[in-house]
Amino acid sequence: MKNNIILITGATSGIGKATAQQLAKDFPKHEIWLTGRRKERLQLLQQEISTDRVRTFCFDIRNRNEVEHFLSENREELNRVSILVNNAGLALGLDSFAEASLDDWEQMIDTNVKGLLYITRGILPYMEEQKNGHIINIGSIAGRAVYPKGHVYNATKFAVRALTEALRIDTLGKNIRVSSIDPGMVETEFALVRFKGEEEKAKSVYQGFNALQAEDIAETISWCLSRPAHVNIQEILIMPTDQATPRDVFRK
Ligand code: NDP
Ligand code: 8X3
Repeated sequence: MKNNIILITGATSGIGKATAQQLAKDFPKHEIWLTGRRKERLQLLQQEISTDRVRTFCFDIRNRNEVEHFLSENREELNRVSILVNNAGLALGLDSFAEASLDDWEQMIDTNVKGLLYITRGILPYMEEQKNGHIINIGSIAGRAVYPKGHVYNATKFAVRALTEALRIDTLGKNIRVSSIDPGMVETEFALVRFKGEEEKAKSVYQGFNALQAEDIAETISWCLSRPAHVNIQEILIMPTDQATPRDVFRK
């Protein structure tokens, strides 16, 4: 039996999708398991990469029953998951604390924090049993510095940072690597989701400067994974050259 499954959450778009494409190339002997809510996109990506090596699982990571169903349906194989990329996540809204929507807040907390917990709690016991695993959490510059109207999105990414550190401590001695990749602005569907489909607003986020691309993050993830087994890249803060902090962006 080989420990050769890579599980990537939120692979229908952006960083998750680019990571699936990159890791499929760089880890040709691994199976790739992809999750997300948009079934058609998962199927298209599966066809694009390989119908033999890729499996797709359509569920909402916020829904504990759906996550548990995924885990129990595949329990015979979960001991083969050696790499988990906790990527699924989103920001919703950019409104002042007093005006923001409670629904947006709940969705961010349920996805970015609770969803990550449901999946990690489901997979980690198998990794511990195997004494083998690498968990990559996608954090953010937003988990290191708060910006105006970022409040709850910032809080969720600060939480991801705390959970990454906690995981590293609690898995010590079990041969499990835990890494956090914390990007600045990456040009994905992130802004479109944040602004609920308002295309002009979303475009303006990435206008006038060279934002990071999803492929930049995917390559970084692949590099972390391919370090020798005794090396754990604990965290990487990766920013566009034209972005110094969440608030300082040089636009032409
Ligand atoms: P995208 O919107 O392009 O991709 C987000 C992915 O998350 C999609 O595949 C989406 O799939 C999935 N997702 C969202 N909600 C759920 C859910 N409830 N259940 C299952 N899957 C879900 O954004 P990015 O690629 O930019 O974001 C990926 C990660 O990177 C996020 O954690 C984000 O916070 C982080 N990040 C992004 C930055 C950026 O500037 N873009 C910078 C720093 C960090 P589907 O909708 O099909 O369910
Ligand atoms: C996404 C980066 O700066 O838009 O995590 O919050 S930012």
